[in-house]
Amino acid sequence: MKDAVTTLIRNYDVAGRYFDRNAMDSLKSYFDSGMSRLSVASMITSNAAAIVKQAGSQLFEQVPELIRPGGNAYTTRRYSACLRDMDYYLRYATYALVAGDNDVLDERVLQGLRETYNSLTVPIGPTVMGIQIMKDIVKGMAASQGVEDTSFLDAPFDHMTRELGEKDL
Ligand SMILES: CCC1=C(C)/C(=C/C2=NC(=C\c3[nH]c(/C=C4\NC(=O)[C@H](C)[C@H]4CC)c(C)c3CCC(=O)O)/C(CCC(=O)O)=C2C)NC1=O
Repeated sequence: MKDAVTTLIRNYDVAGRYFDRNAMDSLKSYFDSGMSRLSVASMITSNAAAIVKQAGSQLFEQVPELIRPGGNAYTTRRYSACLRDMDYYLRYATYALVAGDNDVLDERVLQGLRETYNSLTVPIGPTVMGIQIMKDIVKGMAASQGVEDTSFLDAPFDHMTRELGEKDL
Protein backbone atom coordinates (compact mmCIF):
# COMPACT_ATOMS: atom_id res chain seq x y z
CA MET A 1 0.00 0.00 0.00
CA LYS A 2 1.34 3.40 -0.94
CA ASP A 3 0.82 7.00 0.09
CA ALA A 4 1.78 10.31 -1.48
CA VAL A 5 5.20 10.35 0.21
CA THR A 6 6.23 6.72 -0.29
CA THR A 7 5.13 6.80 -3.93
CA LEU A 8 7.35 9.78 -4.56
CA ILE A 9 10.29 8.27 -2.72
CA ARG A 10 9.92 5.05 -4.68
CA ASN A 11 9.93 6.91 -8.00
CA TYR A 12 12.97 8.99 -7.17
CA ASP A 13 14.83 6.08 -5.64
CA VAL A 14 14.33 3.97 -8.76
CA ALA A 15 16.03 6.75 -10.71
CA GLY A 16 18.67 7.27 -8.00
CA ARG A 17 17.85 10.96 -7.84
CA TYR A 18 17.43 13.56 -5.12
CA PHE A 19 14.03 15.25 -4.98
CA ASP A 20 13.78 17.94 -7.64
CA ARG A 21 11.56 20.95 -7.83
CA ASN A 22 8.54 18.93 -9.02
CA ALA A 23 8.91 16.52 -6.14
CA MET A 24 9.16 19.37 -3.64
CA ASP A 25 6.07 21.03 -5.11
CA SER A 26 4.07 17.87 -4.89
CA LEU A 27 5.21 17.20 -1.30
CA LYS A 28 4.40 20.75 -0.37
CA SER A 29 0.91 20.53 -1.75
CA TYR A 30 0.35 17.24 0.11
CA PHE A 31 1.47 18.72 3.42
CA ASP A 32 -0.35 22.00 2.82
CA SER A 33 -3.61 20.13 2.41
CA GLY A 34 -2.81 17.88 5.39
CA MET A 35 -5.00 19.59 7.96
CA SER A 36 -7.93 19.68 5.54
CA ARG A 37 -7.50 15.99 4.77
CA LEU A 38 -7.54 15.16 8.46
CA SER A 39 -10.51 17.33 9.30
CA VAL A 40 -12.53 15.87 6.43
CA ALA A 41 -11.54 12.34 7.47
CA SER A 42 -12.80 12.95 10.97
CA MET A 43 -15.96 14.62 9.64
CA ILE A 44 -16.68 11.54 7.48
CA THR A 45 -15.89 9.20 10.34
CA SER A 46 -18.40 10.77 12.70
CA ASN A 47 -21.11 11.02 10.02
CA ALA A 48 -20.51 7.85 8.03
CA ALA A 49 -23.81 6.15 8.82
CA ALA A 50 -25.79 9.27 7.97
CA ILE A 51 -23.88 9.87 4.75
CA VAL A 52 -24.49 6.31 3.55
CA LYS A 53 -28.15 6.45 4.52
CA GLN A 54 -28.72 9.74 2.73
CA ALA A 55 -26.82 8.63 -0.37
CA GLY A 56 -28.83 5.41 -0.44
CA SER A 57 -32.14 7.29 -0.26
CA GLN A 58 -31.08 9.62 -3.06
CA LEU A 59 -29.94 6.72 -5.22
CA PHE A 60 -33.17 4.75 -4.73
CA GLU A 61 -35.17 7.88 -5.43
CA GLN A 62 -33.31 8.40 -8.70
CA VAL A 63 -33.33 4.72 -9.72
CA PRO A 64 -36.42 3.25 -8.00
CA GLU A 65 -36.29 0.03 -10.09
CA LEU A 66 -33.36 -1.09 -7.93
CA ILE A 67 -35.60 -1.76 -4.94
CA ARG A 68 -38.62 -3.04 -6.83
CA PRO A 69 -39.20 -6.76 -7.41
CA GLY A 70 -36.56 -7.88 -9.89
CA GLY A 71 -34.21 -5.06 -8.94
CA ASN A 72 -30.74 -5.93 -7.71
CA ALA A 73 -31.25 -4.24 -4.33
CA TYR A 74 -34.71 -5.80 -3.84
CA THR A 75 -35.12 -7.90 -0.67
CA THR A 76 -33.78 -6.84 2.67
CA ARG A 77 -30.63 -8.87 2.25
CA ARG A 78 -29.64 -7.25 -1.02
CA TYR A 79 -30.72 -3.80 0.13
CA SER A 80 -28.38 -4.15 3.10
CA ALA A 81 -25.60 -5.52 0.89
CA CYS A 82 -25.93 -2.43 -1.30
CA LEU A 83 -25.70 -0.01 1.62
CA ARG A 84 -22.82 -2.03 3.04
CA ASP A 85 -20.98 -1.66 -0.27
CA MET A 86 -21.57 2.10 -0.17
CA ASP A 87 -20.13 2.12 3.32
CA TYR A 88 -17.02 0.26 2.03
CA TYR A 89 -16.56 2.88 -0.69
CA LEU A 90 -16.86 5.70 1.81
CA ARG A 91 -14.49 4.16 4.34
CA TYR A 92 -11.81 3.36 1.76
CA ALA A 93 -12.21 6.81 0.21
CA THR A 94 -11.37 8.19 3.66
CA TYR A 95 -8.18 6.11 3.81
CA ALA A 96 -7.19 7.26 0.33
CA LEU A 97 -7.84 10.89 1.27
CA VAL A 98 -5.53 10.67 4.23
CA ALA A 99 -2.89 8.80 2.20
CA GLY A 100 -3.16 11.28 -0.67
CA ASP A 101 -2.94 8.26 -2.96
CA ASN A 102 -5.47 5.91 -4.57
CA ASP A 103 -3.35 2.81 -4.26
CA VAL A 104 -5.34 1.51 -1.28
CA LEU A 105 -8.44 1.54 -3.47
CA ASP A 106 -6.81 -0.53 -6.20
CA GLU A 107 -5.44 -2.98 -3.71
CA ARG A 108 -8.35 -3.44 -1.32
CA VAL A 109 -11.52 -2.42 -3.14
CA LEU A 110 -11.32 -2.55 -6.90
CA GLN A 111 -9.40 -5.73 -7.51
CA GLY A 112 -11.85 -8.27 -8.94
CA LEU A 113 -14.84 -6.11 -8.06
CA ARG A 114 -16.18 -5.80 -11.59
CA GLU A 115 -16.12 -9.54 -12.06
CA THR A 116 -17.92 -10.04 -8.74
CA TYR A 117 -20.54 -7.47 -9.66
CA ASN A 118 -21.00 -8.96 -13.11
CA SER A 119 -21.44 -12.44 -11.76
CA LEU A 120 -24.08 -11.22 -9.27
CA THR A 121 -25.62 -8.86 -11.86
CA VAL A 122 -25.03 -5.89 -9.58
CA PRO A 123 -25.47 -2.96 -11.98
CA ILE A 124 -22.35 -0.79 -12.35
CA GLY A 125 -24.10 2.38 -13.55
CA PRO A 126 -26.16 2.91 -10.39
CA THR A 127 -23.16 1.95 -8.24
CA VAL A 128 -21.18 4.70 -9.92
CA MET A 129 -24.09 7.07 -9.24
CA GLY A 130 -24.10 6.09 -5.57
CA ILE A 131 -20.38 6.83 -5.25
CA GLN A 132 -20.81 10.21 -6.93
CA ILE A 133 -23.74 11.06 -4.66
CA MET A 134 -21.55 10.36 -1.63
CA LYS A 135 -18.83 12.57 -3.10
CA ASP A 136 -21.29 15.43 -3.43
CA ILE A 137 -22.59 14.96 0.11
CA VAL A 138 -19.05 14.88 1.53
CA LYS A 139 -17.99 17.96 -0.44
CA GLY A 140 -21.09 19.83 0.70
CA MET A 141 -20.45 18.94 4.34
CA ALA A 142 -16.78 19.88 4.07
CA ALA A 143 -17.64 23.24 2.54
CA SER A 144 -20.15 23.95 5.28
CA GLN A 145 -17.48 23.11 7.86
CA GLY A 146 -15.24 25.78 6.42
CA VAL A 147 -12.96 23.78 4.10
CA GLU A 148 -12.29 26.36 1.41
CA ASP A 149 -10.94 24.23 -1.41
CA THR A 150 -12.74 20.89 -1.51
CA SER A 151 -11.31 19.82 -4.88
CA PHE A 152 -8.91 17.32 -3.28
CA LEU A 153 -12.00 15.33 -2.26
CA ASP A 154 -12.75 14.35 -5.85
CA ALA A 155 -9.78 12.04 -6.34
CA PRO A 156 -10.76 8.83 -4.51
CA PHE A 157 -14.42 8.90 -5.53
CA ASP A 158 -13.59 9.65 -9.16
CA HIS A 159 -10.91 6.98 -9.17
CA MET A 160 -13.37 4.32 -8.00
CA THR A 161 -16.03 5.28 -10.53
CA ARG A 162 -13.49 5.46 -13.35
CA GLU A 163 -12.00 2.08 -12.56
CA LEU A 164 -15.38 0.44 -11.99
CA GLY A 165 -16.64 1.84 -15.25
CA GLU A 166 -13.75 0.53 -17.29
CA LYS A 167 -13.87 -2.72 -19.21
CA ASP A 168 -10.77 -4.61 -18.14
CA LEU A 169 -10.11 -3.94 -14.52
C1 LIG B 1 -14.02 -3.74 0.82
C2 LIG B 1 -14.06 -4.26 -0.53
C3 LIG B 1 -15.34 -5.02 -0.86
C4 LIG B 1 -16.32 -4.66 -1.75
C5 LIG B 1 -16.36 -3.42 -2.56
C6 LIG B 1 -17.28 -5.72 -1.77
C7 LIG B 1 -18.40 -5.75 -2.59
C8 LIG B 1 -19.33 -6.82 -2.75
N1 LIG B 1 -20.66 -6.60 -2.97
C9 LIG B 1 -21.31 -7.77 -3.05
C10 LIG B 1 -22.68 -7.97 -3.22
C11 LIG B 1 -23.70 -7.00 -3.48
N2 LIG B 1 -23.53 -5.68 -3.78
C12 LIG B 1 -24.76 -5.09 -3.98
C13 LIG B 1 -24.85 -3.68 -4.33
C14 LIG B 1 -25.79 -2.98 -5.06
N3 LIG B 1 -26.87 -3.47 -5.70
C15 LIG B 1 -27.53 -2.48 -6.33
O1 LIG B 1 -28.56 -2.62 -7.01
C16 LIG B 1 -26.89 -1.18 -6.12
C17 LIG B 1 -26.58 -0.48 -7.43
C18 LIG B 1 -25.64 -1.52 -5.33
C19 LIG B 1 -25.47 -0.64 -4.09
C20 LIG B 1 -25.08 0.75 -4.46
C21 LIG B 1 -25.75 -6.07 -3.77
C22 LIG B 1 -27.26 -5.92 -3.83
C23 LIG B 1 -25.09 -7.29 -3.46
C24 LIG B 1 -25.71 -8.65 -3.18
C25 LIG B 1 -25.97 -9.34 -4.49
C26 LIG B 1 -26.48 -10.72 -4.31
O2 LIG B 1 -26.00 -11.44 -3.42
O3 LIG B 1 -27.35 -11.07 -5.07
C27 LIG B 1 -20.35 -8.83 -2.93
C28 LIG B 1 -20.66 -10.31 -3.00
C29 LIG B 1 -20.55 -10.99 -1.66
C30 LIG B 1 -21.46 -10.39 -0.65
O4 LIG B 1 -22.69 -10.31 -0.88
O5 LIG B 1 -20.95 -9.95 0.38
C31 LIG B 1 -19.12 -8.23 -2.76
C32 LIG B 1 -17.80 -8.95 -2.64
N4 LIG B 1 -16.88 -6.66 -0.87
C33 LIG B 1 -15.71 -6.29 -0.31
O6 LIG B 1 -15.07 -6.92 0.57
